[in-house]
Amino acid sequence: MPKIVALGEPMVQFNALSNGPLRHVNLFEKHVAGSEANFCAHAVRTGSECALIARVGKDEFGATIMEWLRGVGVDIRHIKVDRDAPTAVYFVQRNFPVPYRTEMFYYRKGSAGSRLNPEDVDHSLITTADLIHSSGITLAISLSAREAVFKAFEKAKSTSFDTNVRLKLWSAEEARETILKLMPDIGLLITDREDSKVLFGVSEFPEVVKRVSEYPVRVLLFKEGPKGATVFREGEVVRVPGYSVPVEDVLGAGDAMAGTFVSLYIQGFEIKEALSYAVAAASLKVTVRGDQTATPDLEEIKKFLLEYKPGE
Ligand code: KDG
Repeated sequence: MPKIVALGEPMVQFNALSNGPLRHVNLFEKHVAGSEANFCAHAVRTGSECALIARVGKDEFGATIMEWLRGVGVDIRHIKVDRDAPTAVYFVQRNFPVPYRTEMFYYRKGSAGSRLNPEDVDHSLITTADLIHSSGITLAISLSAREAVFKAFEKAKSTSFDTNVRLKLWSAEEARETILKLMPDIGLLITDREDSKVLFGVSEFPEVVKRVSEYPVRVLLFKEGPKGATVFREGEVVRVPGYSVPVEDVLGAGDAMAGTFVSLYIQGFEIKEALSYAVAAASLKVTVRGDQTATPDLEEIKKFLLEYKPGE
């Protein structure tokens, strides 16, 4: 079983049960979230081992995260419980002021997760792992978390990185400068149109391929939301269209795609198959509220691919 290690901040999400501005929302549903934690959940469900290097606070939300991730089967031995800072939380406002769009409101400044630092990165864990994963969010939350990612990527056998540019956490300039600095250490890059525009100044797939090819990136996974996704590897382009499904909550769909694809890719699946499964996992994710409430295993994905006929 391939061993993946991810670095990132797990958080508790409060997802509004009704649409509209949060000032008028009274009921929220509690979920475990955070891009790399979501990635790990999908990797584990699809047959890889995944450890998360992170910090949570010594509080009820930290306990929520630890219990949940332990239940999912994520290796939580490298998540430190920090007594001096709280677990981060965020709230999700849905369909307001733009219908079909969600907005996140973070309460994470100074959080335990942002105190992640290079000393949390266990040398032997990193060098024995098959792949190290992280995202732009971890680079953005603090300088010490950023240093932890750079340290881990430098020593890794192979790496995957989701650009995940969150402009609520840092400026476009800082995102560009920092992520481009990490590019020489990225083997599998996961990105989309919006992030490519910020990072490379282009958003069309062929142009993004051209820009990414200036770096040692071997595989590019280009997420296209409901339209599916495209992979570029060594001159080969593989495209898988998306599915029309009932949409409840799109947050976490990118992580479902990334976690499933990377997990299957390092297990040796053909690109076409790994990508079809990843697109299916992302399609299933958007049908539920919460980031980790539809993390399908391979059997469930196969059933979806075989039996789901939209519009019938
Ligand atoms: O991909 C979903 C994540 O964006 C969400 O869980 C929150 O990790 C998160 C973040 O920092 O935006």
